[in-house]
Amino acid sequence: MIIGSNLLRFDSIQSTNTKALMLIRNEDIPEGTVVFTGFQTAGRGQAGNTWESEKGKNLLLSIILYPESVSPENQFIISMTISLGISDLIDKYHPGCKIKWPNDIYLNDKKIAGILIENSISGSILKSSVAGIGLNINQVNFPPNIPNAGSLKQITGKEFDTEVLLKELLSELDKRYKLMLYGDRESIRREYISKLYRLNEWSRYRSAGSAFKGRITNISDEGHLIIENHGGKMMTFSFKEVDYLS
Ligand code: BT5
Repeated sequence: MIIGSNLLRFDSIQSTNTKALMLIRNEDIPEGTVVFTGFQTAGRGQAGNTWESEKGKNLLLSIILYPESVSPENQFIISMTISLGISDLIDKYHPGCKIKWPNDIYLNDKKIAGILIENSISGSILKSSVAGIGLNINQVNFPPNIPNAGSLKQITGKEFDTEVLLKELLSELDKRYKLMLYGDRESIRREYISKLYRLNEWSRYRSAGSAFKGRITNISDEGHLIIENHGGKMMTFSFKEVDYLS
């Protein structure tokens, strides 16, 4: 076992990602170490966003990885790997979860998990990667400013044992991570694409201030989203360059 070989628990912490980054900086911390907490006082999302989670109800964790065989240009494979590990777990309890590019996990059109990956690159080497995961399990009320949040309990009607789910999640992630290290990365890519939210569906998007209709067809090698417009033109978007409209 790589992921979960060392589990550090905290009752309450600022952010598991921040703690994991500090541990990498200050200590000789083994690969696969998991920083886990029941509550974050300053949970982080992408680009200054926050992650809100009621105490003790959900899974909040960060995994420390040293994926040196992944080159910085291919770093999106880590996002794909982690996204698939989470969706493997969710599918066991309620099949049909989707990955909203780049790495939100959706079930029944609700966001039930978010991922924050923070990589440290030195020259041409990916030195470390912190994969932060917030997975909503037993929380049923979310703040009004995040109306699209959902949880496993909200969707299945059942209460879950978070300890059991933590163990299962780490085991699914470990399997996927080993596949990424020693197996077929192309199969990870293909599976990730097959699980994309809105894959091949004509839907509305917005980029650079204009709305357009298109359908997601693929992901580029760098992890950019490829959308075909009505004229058959393939457009490539990097993170934050495109919004999904309803
Ligand atoms: C993410 O960012 O979705 C990445 C979230 C990663 C959180 C984990 S928790 C453990 C680890 N330690 C951390 O500090 N972070 C990681 P982003 O795509 O930017 O989405 C953030 C947005 O999701 C917010 O602006 C809200 O709109 C929404 N949101 C906040 N809390 C949510 C929740 N519990 N469930 C669903 N959506 C939420």
